[in-house]
Amino acid sequence: MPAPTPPAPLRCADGCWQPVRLAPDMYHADAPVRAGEAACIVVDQGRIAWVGPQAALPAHHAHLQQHAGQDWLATPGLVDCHTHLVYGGQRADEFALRLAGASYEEIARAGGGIVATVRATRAASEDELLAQALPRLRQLLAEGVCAIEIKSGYGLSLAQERKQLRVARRLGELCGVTVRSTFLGAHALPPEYAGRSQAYIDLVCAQMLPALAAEGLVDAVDVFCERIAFSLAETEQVFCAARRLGLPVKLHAEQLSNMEGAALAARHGALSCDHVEHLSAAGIAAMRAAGTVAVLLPGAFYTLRDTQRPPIEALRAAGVPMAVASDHNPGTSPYLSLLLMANMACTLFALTVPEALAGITRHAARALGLQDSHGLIAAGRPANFVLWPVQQAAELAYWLGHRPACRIVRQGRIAA
Ligand code: DI6
Ligand code: FE
Repeated sequence: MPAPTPPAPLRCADGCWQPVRLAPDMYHADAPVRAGEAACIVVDQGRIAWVGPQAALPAHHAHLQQHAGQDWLATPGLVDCHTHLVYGGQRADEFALRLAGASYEEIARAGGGIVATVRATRAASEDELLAQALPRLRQLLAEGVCAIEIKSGYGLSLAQERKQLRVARRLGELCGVTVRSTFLGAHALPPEYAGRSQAYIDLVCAQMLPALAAEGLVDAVDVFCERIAFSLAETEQVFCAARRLGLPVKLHAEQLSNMEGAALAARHGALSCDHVEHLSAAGIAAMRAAGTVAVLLPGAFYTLRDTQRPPIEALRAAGVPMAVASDHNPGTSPYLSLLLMANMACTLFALTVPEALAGITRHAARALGLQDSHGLIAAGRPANFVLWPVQQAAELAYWLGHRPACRIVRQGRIAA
């Protein structure tokens, strides 16, 4: 298979972007901006240098190159904080099986599910995985994503997990986008370890994770804590291994049942607990105390025709930040639109539109530990922002199946 062609060099975004309208609650200005007032974003050497009303632009920026902002709405670059983007094959057959009445757990126990994708991922070369993942990433990027998390977890051996994580790194370099790679070696029990779960977790902790971390391939560590995956005790063992290496943890928590995984993760200072449909009051309290983000994944909820909604009102009342992500994966969330997820978070989970938009920007950045560089338009940060030809921010969660043609500045370059 030929190597993918590198993209053409992108134009530098340095200069004054004006006039733009700043989306409410999504920026920090250097001078006060009235609602709807014509604003300017200054980019210098790839970073945001100043944000404020066009009328107050400091003279020392005025000579810079001008970029037509067209009075479009400016938001920070979107952040997709939970994806399984790198994998081989697809699982449309399981979609049909579920429509015929089989459950996700039944399919997994019968040897399908995650393990089916493990077989296809192991059979693919690194370049083949890259070629399969690239169009998926480009689809997300075209909608304004400027930072994305990519998990491993379809290799389930040292060499195979390395292959997935290397593809994640290469995707970031190829596309000029911030990629955080998460090691999810404890995603499912590989077939060769059937009946030997503890032996596999020992391998994950003693060999796979330390080796991959030493190679600089791991930004965070995740576990699937569930009846069909790993127990609370096994999860804790992986968290302890992560802590020894100084790596932050996150958790696939309480998706299909309440395992009290969220409270455990919070005790380990987790960046996020994800899914959380069956989250308990104790889990919410622990997450609140630890500052852990709840990542809502409405795509998986929708695909599995789940009926147990995450406890949104209790999370809101506790002040736990809620992020929204695609969970893109071939089994439970084969979707490539973060705006669709924002829409679903509103319609299926009853988030308000501002909550959903914070969920795909500010809170998503925090779920990745990127809160100081992403998710907000503010001076000093790398220039990642999107200009949308819409009247109001609510339109971003309102339209469906129509992608507004936006202007995207990613890593200080004009990407679209
Ligand atoms: N929960 C999910 O939503 C994905 N992984 C997980 O632990 C699903 C992965 C798959 O079905 O392939
Ligand atoms: Fe997931």
